[in-house]
Amino acid sequence: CIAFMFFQQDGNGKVSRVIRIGTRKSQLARIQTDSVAEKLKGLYPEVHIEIGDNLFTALERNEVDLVVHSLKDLPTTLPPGFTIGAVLKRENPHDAVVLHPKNMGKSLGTLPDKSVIGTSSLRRAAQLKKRFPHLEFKDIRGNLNTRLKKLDEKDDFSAIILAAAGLGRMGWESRVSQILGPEDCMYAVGQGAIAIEVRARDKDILEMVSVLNDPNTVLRCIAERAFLRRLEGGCSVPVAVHTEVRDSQLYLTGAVYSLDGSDSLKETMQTSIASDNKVEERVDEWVHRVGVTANNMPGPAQDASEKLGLDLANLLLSKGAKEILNVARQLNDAR
Ligand code: DPM
Repeated sequence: CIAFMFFQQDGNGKVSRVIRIGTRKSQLARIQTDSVAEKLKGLYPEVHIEIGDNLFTALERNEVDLVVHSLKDLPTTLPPGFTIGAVLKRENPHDAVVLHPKNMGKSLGTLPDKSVIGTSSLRRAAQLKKRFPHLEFKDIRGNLNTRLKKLDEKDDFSAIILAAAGLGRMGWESRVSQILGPEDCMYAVGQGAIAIEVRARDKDILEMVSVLNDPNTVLRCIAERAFLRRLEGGCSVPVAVHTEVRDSQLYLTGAVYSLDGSDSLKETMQTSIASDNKVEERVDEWVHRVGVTANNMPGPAQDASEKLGLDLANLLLSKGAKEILNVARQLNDAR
């Protein structure tokens, strides 16, 4: 719709399209937004990009054209009228241990008895309580800068757990003392991937950002999100996943936990995502799966990925996942 498009004229009378990007004010949000802006500038040098720290409703009010998010913070069902137009290549999806400087050289396994670990993630606490019963877990809140400050400047926590991807984007890799593999702690749905939210009807912007889709990341995240949606899990339930693409197969491991990790269910399933490249989605179809529109990727592989997530969730539900999650939810609400 031309009426909503913004243009800018330079000194030579050349008219260029303006893309307006909205961001939150935290340093991580700015870094993520800037990295997407740089990629778009590289792809579309003729486009003029503006970044404003508008509120998120700006997308709805047509004040911005796209908003950059950490995928794991986006609900599996978006409000009507919005879609995820691109999921960028996933960075390290695992969690990392950041130690208080006085504990340098230690690991979760070698920290003294009753050491306090900071995390507000039920998922992390459940898995790590089971694996490292000598440790204690306490909530820590605030953005990444606040958390690191609370760790370093007080004596409340021996270590905190954060996503490796966020630490990397902040340039704090040197603070990572340990990366947690799947045997210690599986990651959250969508963790480590950046998503671009757009208006679902904004065809031009959708097409523009679709170039940033990383096919394997898109398929993994569709499967993970379908799994979470079927379990009716929000962004704060003890649900964890692990996905891999190998030889045109997508493998999804999913698990649900009681709050202390003593009760859990974990299964793995796989599906073929081999695709005949001719089967491309038609751009005017507006298909989205668990809130993701990837019109430039084959539809059948996306369908198979969504079904994988659904099937795995159904398998866990048939084994009692609902009961585990309901109890966890009730106990957590009562805290
Ligand atoms: C969600 C969770 C957390 C964030 C829950 C979870 C962590 C909360 C906490 C849904 N969102 O992971 O089980 O530690 O108390 C968040 C971070 C990032 C996106 C920070 C982090 C950056 C990494 C990424 C907060 N959301 O998890 O360390 O892009 O995945």
